[in-house]
Amino acid sequence: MSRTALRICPLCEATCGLTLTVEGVRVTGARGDRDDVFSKGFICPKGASFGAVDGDPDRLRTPLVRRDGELREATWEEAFDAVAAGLRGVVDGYGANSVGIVLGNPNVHTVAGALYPPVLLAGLGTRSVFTASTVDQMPKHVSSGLLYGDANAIPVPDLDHTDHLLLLGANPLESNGSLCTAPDFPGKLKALKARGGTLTVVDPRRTRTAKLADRHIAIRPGTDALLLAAMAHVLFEEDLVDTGELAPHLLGLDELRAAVRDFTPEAVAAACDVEAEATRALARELAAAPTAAVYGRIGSCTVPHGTLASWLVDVLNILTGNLDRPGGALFPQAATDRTPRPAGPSHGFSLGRWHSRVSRHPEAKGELPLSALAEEIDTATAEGEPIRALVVAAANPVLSAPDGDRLDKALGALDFMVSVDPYLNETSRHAHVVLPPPPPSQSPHHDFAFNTLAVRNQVRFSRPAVPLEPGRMAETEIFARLILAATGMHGADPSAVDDLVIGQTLGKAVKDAHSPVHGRDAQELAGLLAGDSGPERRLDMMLRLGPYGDGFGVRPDGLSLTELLAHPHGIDLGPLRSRLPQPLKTRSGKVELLPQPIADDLPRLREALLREPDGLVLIGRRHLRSNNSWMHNVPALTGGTNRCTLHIHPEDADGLGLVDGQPVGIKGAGGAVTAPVEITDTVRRGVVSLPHGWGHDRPGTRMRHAAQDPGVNVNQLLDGTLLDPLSGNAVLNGVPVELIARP
Ligand SMILES: Nc1nc2c(c(=O)[nH]1)N[C@H]1C(S)=C(S)[C@@H](COP(=O)(O)OP(=O)(O)OC[C@H]3O[C@@H](n4cnc5c(=O)[nH]c(N)nc54)[C@H](O)[C@@H]3O)O[C@H]1N2
Ligand SMILES: Nc1nc2c(c(=O)[nH]1)N[C@H]1C(S)=C(S)[C@@H](COP(=O)(O)OP(=O)(O)OC[C@H]3O[C@@H](n4cnc5c(=O)[nH]c(N)nc54)[C@H](O)[C@@H]3O)O[C@H]1N2
Ligand code: SF4
Ligand SMILES: [Mo]
Repeated sequence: MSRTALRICPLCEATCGLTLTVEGVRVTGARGDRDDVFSKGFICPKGASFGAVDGDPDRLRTPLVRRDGELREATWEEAFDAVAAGLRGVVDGYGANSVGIVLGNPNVHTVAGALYPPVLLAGLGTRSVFTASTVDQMPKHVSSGLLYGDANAIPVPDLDHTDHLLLLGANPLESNGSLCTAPDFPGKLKALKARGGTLTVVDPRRTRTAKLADRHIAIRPGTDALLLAAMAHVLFEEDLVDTGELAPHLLGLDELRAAVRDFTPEAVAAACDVEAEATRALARELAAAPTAAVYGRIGSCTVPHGTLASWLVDVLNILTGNLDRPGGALFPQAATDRTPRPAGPSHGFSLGRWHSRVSRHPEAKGELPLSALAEEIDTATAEGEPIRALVVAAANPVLSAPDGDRLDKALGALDFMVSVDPYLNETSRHAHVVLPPPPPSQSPHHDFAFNTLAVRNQVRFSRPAVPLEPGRMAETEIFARLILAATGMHGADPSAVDDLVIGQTLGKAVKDAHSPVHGRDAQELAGLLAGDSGPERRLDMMLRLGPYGDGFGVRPDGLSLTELLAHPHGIDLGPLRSRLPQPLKTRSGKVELLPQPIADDLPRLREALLREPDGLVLIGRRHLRSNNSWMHNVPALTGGTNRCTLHIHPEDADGLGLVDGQPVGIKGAGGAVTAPVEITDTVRRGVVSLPHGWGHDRPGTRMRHAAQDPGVNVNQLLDGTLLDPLSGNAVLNGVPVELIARP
C-alpha cells in the first residue's frame, strides 16, 4: 500500500514543497506539491530524485566508533561515551579553544542544524569556529553588518516585481538560487522578461542563465568590485543618484561620492575587460528602470574583493533608490524572526574582536576562515594551543576547503574527532566517532534560515514523512546529546537542552518591554507550548514570539505551531514590504554608506586597477544535478554532463595544443590535479572552469558509486592563503593556474 506525505525539499535553497510517495517506510517517488503556497508545484531533477538520495544504501545506519584504529559499528551509548571522553579530555587538558567546530552547508537545511549549533558554541565557549560561510557568503554578511549593523540583514531582489535585474556571479538555472530563496527561479526570470523587464548577467561564462539574458557581460574573473565601483561613479558623475525615500536613513553620501571618484569606467575597462561605454550603459539603465535590483552571488563573493563587491551591490541599490522598495531589493520578514524592536541607534557590528592563532586572521561574525583550519590544527605557536579535537557537523572540508591534502593530514593527527554525518566520506573517515543522522524522510523540516532570504514571506513546516527506523536517532537528539557530552553533562536527558533554551528565551522575553509577553510568567508560558518534541516546542515558541505570532494569546489569530500544522501546504505571509528603518542596528541608527573598514580596503581595490592580467585563471561551476560534495553517490544524478571536466575556450585550447577529452595537468599554488579537457566557447578566453566537490578517490570512504567516477578536487589547487581580508572568505574564483598537456 502506498501513501503520500508532504515534505519540503532540503536539497537546495529553493525550498520546494514535495509530495512524496511512500511505500512502507521507503520513499518511492517525489513530485512538486501544487498546493504549496510558495513553490506551487515546481520541482527540479534533484527533488525528483529525493527517494534515491534518501534511500542511498551507503548511508550509515548505526554510529561508528574507532577501535584499534578501525571504525566499527557501535551502540549510541558507546558512541556518546566516546564523545564525552574524547572532548572533555581535550577541554580539561588544553582549554576550550583547543576544540574546533566545523559546521557545513546542510546545517542550513535541517531543523537540527538551525536549533542546536548555537547552543553548542555557547556551551563550549570555543573561538575555534569554522563554517562553510567563509567559503561562500561571509563577504555579504560583513557588508550587511557594516552597512546595516546586522550581518544577517541581507536584502533580497524582488524577483516577482522588479523591472530590471542585474545579476553578477550567479547561475540560478543550475543552482536554483542562493541568498535569494525562490522556487522556480528560472520561471521567475522568464516572467520578468515576459512582463517587459530586462535581465543582465555578468559572468565569465555564457551560462544557461546568461543565455536567457538580454545582455551578457563576460567579465574577467575577480573584477566585479571594479565594475560596480565604476557604475557608482557614473551615477554620481551623471547626476543619476536618486535615493528617493531612503534619503532620511542614509549617512555618508558625500564621502561615498569621493570614495568612488577614481573608479571611472575608463580606468576599470582594462582590468575588467569591459568597455567603458558598456559600464556607463549598465549604470544608466539601472537608474532609468522604474524599479531595479542588483544581485550578486558566489562569483562576486569568493574573490579577492568579495566584501567590497557585496557592499557595492547594495550601494547601487541604494543610490538608485531601489533598496527597501517593492521591485527593488528588500529585507524579508520571517515568521521565526525576533519580535521587531522600534528603530533607533543600536550596538553596531564589529570585526576582528579576536584573531586566528597562526596567521592572525580577524574573526568575522564569530568565525575564523575555513581556509585556516588546517594550520590551526597542524601548527604550534607561542600564542596558544593548537586545535586537538574537532566536532564536524554536516561538513566535508577535505573537499570543500582549500588544500584538502594538508587538511586530510591534519585531521589524521587529531587527538579526537567526531562527525555528525550520514556518510563515511573524505572528511568523516578521520573521525573517532561518526554519528549518522536519519535520512531526510525521517526528519522534520522548517527553513529557519532560508525564510529570512525568501522572495515572498511565507511559513511552512513538515513533520517527518516516515517514522524513525528502529536503531535510528533523530538528528535533533544527536545534537542535544552531543552538547551534553561536550559540556560535561553527559548522560543527562537530552530534553534538558531544549528546556534550557526555552527557559532562557522566555525569561528574556518577559523582561523585554517590546515583547508581546512582557510582564508575564515565563514558566506559565513554557507550559503553554505545543509540540511533540523539544524542537517542536522551540519552533512553537519562536513562531508565537515572532512578528506574525499569537504572542501567547495577545493576538489570537496570530501564528503558532498548531496553526501551522493546520496548514500542511504552508501559510502565505504576503509579498516583501518596505521595512526601513526598523532592521537597522548600526550605532548611528542609519545606513552607514562608507563604513571605516570598507574605506580602509579601497586602496587595495585601487591597486587592482593597475594589475596586468597574464596567464590563465580558474573559476568554478555548478551542475543542476549535483550539490557540493555529497550528491555524487546517487546514480540517478551522475553521468551525462554532470562531470568533472576542465572547460577551456577553443582559442586557449588551440594555443596550448589541447584536444577535447585529453587529460590535462592543472597546477596551482596548493598542488596539481589532472582532468579531461572539455573545449567550449561558453567560457571566456583566459579562463578555465572546473567544478568543486569531486575527488572521491581517498581510501577508507564508503561511497561506492562516487568512488567509481571520482573526479578531482579543484580545491587542491589552492594553498589557503588567498583570502578576502575583511571577511576571511576563501578566494575560489579567479585563481591563477598553469596547464600542462598530458599525453
Ligand atoms: N572550489 C570551490 N569550492 C567550494 C565552492 C565553490 O563554488 N568552489 N562552494 C563552496 C560553498 S558555497 C559551500 S556552501 C561549501 C560546501 O561545503 P560543505 O559545507 O563541506 O558541504 P558539502 O560539500 O555539501 O558536504 C556536506 C556534508 O554534510 C553531509 N550531510 C548531508 N546531509 C546531511 C544531514 O542531513 N545532516 C548532516 N549532519 N550531514 C549531512 C554530507 O554527507 C557531507 O559530508 O563548499 C564550498 N567550496
Ligand atoms: N545544482 C546545484 N545547486 C546548488 C549547489 C550545487 O553545488 N549544485 N550549491 C548550493 C550552494 S552551497 C550555493 S552557495 C549556491 C550558489 O549559487 P550560485 O551563486 O548561483 O552558484 P554558481 O552556479 O556556482 O554560479 C556562480 C557563477 O559565478 C561565475 N563566476 C565565477 N567567477 C566570477 C567572477 O569573478 N565574477 C562574476 N561576475 N562571475 C563569476 C561562475 O561562472 C558561475 O556561473 O548554489 C546552491 N545550489
Ligand atoms: S529546486 Fe532545490 S528545493 Fe526545489 S526540488 Fe530542486 S533541489 Fe529541491
Ligand atoms: Mo554555499
